[in-house]
Amino acid sequence: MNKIILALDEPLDYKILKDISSQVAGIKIGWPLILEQGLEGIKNILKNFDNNIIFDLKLADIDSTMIKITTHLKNLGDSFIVHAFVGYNESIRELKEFLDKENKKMYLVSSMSHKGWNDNFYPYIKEVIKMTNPYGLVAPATRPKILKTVKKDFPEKIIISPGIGAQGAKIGDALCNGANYEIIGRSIYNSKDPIGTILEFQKIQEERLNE
Ligand code: 3DU
Repeated sequence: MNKIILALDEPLDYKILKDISSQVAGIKIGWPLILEQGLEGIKNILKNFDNNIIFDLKLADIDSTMIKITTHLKNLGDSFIVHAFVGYNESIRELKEFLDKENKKMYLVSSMSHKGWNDNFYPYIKEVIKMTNPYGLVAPATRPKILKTVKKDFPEKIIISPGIGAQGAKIGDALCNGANYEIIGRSIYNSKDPIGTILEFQKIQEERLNE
């Protein structure tokens, strides 16, 4: 079973990364690694991965700025995570059109995993998601209630879910509540044996899904 997306927010040894690439369902790259490694460094890291490279820049801007940003990265990855709260017209709509043209996928953030996030404005986010029709959604493993709601509202969307391990949710929690993939960072890249940890997590995920 391959339901882990590695959130690589810190560099890992190249040899380990090469071995990891065949074990995970994808890799998520965000600001921490981009700022640390620069684009050339990111290119080198990504040589090990041939698909499902997700750029998590949590884009939240006007259309032309987000199109400029994704233009710099579109040859390096497959997907972009975008905040839904910025709204549709003159922002997400135009970015979506651009990414569609470029054959790139968009994930919209439906809710976040940290305590300070407020789901009172989910009804608004839900409308933006409906208008956008993105490839997938990001929904938190740490708050099962909203994850289940997102799954119920958008059963056909691919849901990727952070919050496992370091943020408190247990391995398999998100899968059991409707997510398609679990995004895991620190619990993997900070472990002494990242590959062993991935294999162990996959076993737990499988057991929990079969419970
Ligand atoms: O907590 P971890 O180290 O497993 O990493 C989780 C990753 O997912 C990290 O890159 C973070 O920026 C991202 N993320 C969240 O943690 C919470 C969200 O709501 C969305 C993304």
